Amino acid sequence: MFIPTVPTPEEILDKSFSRAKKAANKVRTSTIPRYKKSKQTEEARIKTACQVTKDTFNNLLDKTPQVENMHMFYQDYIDVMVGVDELKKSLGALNWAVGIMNKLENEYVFKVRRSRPENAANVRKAAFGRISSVVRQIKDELDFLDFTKGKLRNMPTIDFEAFTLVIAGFPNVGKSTLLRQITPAEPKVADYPFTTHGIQIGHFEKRWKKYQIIDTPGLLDRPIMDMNNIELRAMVALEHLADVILYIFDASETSGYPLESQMRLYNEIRHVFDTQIICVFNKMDLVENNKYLDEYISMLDNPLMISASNGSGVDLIIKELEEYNGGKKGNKNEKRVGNGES
Ligand SMILES: Nc1nc2c(ncn2[C@@H]2O[C@H](COP(=O)(O)OP(=O)(O)OP(=O)(O)O)[C@@H](O)[C@H]2O)c(=O)[nH]1
Ligand SMILES: [Mg+2]
Repeated sequence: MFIPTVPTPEEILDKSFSRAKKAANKVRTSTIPRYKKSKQTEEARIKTACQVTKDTFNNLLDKTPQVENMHMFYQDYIDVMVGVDELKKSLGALNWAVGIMNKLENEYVFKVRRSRPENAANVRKAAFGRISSVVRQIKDELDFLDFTKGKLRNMPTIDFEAFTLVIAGFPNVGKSTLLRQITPAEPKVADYPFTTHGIQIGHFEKRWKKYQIIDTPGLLDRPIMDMNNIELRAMVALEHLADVILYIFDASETSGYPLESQMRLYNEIRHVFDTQIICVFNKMDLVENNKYLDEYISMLDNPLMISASNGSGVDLIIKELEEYNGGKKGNKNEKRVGNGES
């Protein structure tokens, strides 16, 4: 999301007052009669200071996208990142300041016009004092907008037209490795949990159809209430973007998470989201045939066996995706039903 550079109160005031000074100089060097000059000079200063301040706020307001007009994914993403209510409150404060600037301009222009020439400078000083105090009063809100700008700088750009697969699973199970195998995206891959903090996106085309693969931060099998912001971002992507969810099990358990927990999370996701799920067992290169794993495999209907790091089985995922996209696998969980536990 693009938010223009957010100035500090001091920067706003410096700019407004120095522009006001320039405007006053213009009047001072003009040809109007001398006795009128002091009042007109001060009037120009007041008007310009109010207008420049107002313009600064209006520019911020115009250029900040309206959250309520955005896709629900972005609304929830912004809510997780900074809080939609706080953002609206900050923009509301700018609107308030614009209104006050209008009032101050009218009030003090009127006062300076009615003042004696030798008093005009005092009226202008009083106006500047009021302007300063209004601008300083919304310091926290300006700070918050600046914080928002930083936080949303890397907000992902979503293609809402493409068929979208969201990869989900525990931390460290190989989600980002898989994204790298399927698309030219370069997400961070590392041997520790929660490597992926944000949402990574890759794209590819197959038979003239566009696909978008979204890699999410790892999830743990805990209630949404207990999730941290990193996990919540994954949930937001699942909720709003997934045409199909790809749930990765780490068959080797080298991620540090037992299959039992991974199955619990899978069942949780299956119940929470009304989206079809493709199940894959990853890191198959690390496991020998074993009964313990077979038990979990048999709980699912034809899960895919892959090794994301060497690419084996990845073609099966793409084939499966094409079938979902072509409508052959249309209905919710028609194929991949779990064992009904939980
Ligand atoms: N042997 C083997 N290692 C793998 C495989 N897939 C991923 N890994 C390794 O597992 C580790 C974690 O992989 P990532 O792709 O970062 O896992 P992730 O699920 O994206 O992790 P988070 O972003 O932290 O949730 C890395 O060291 C990978 O190289 C695989 O199929 N076989
Ligand atoms: Mg990752």
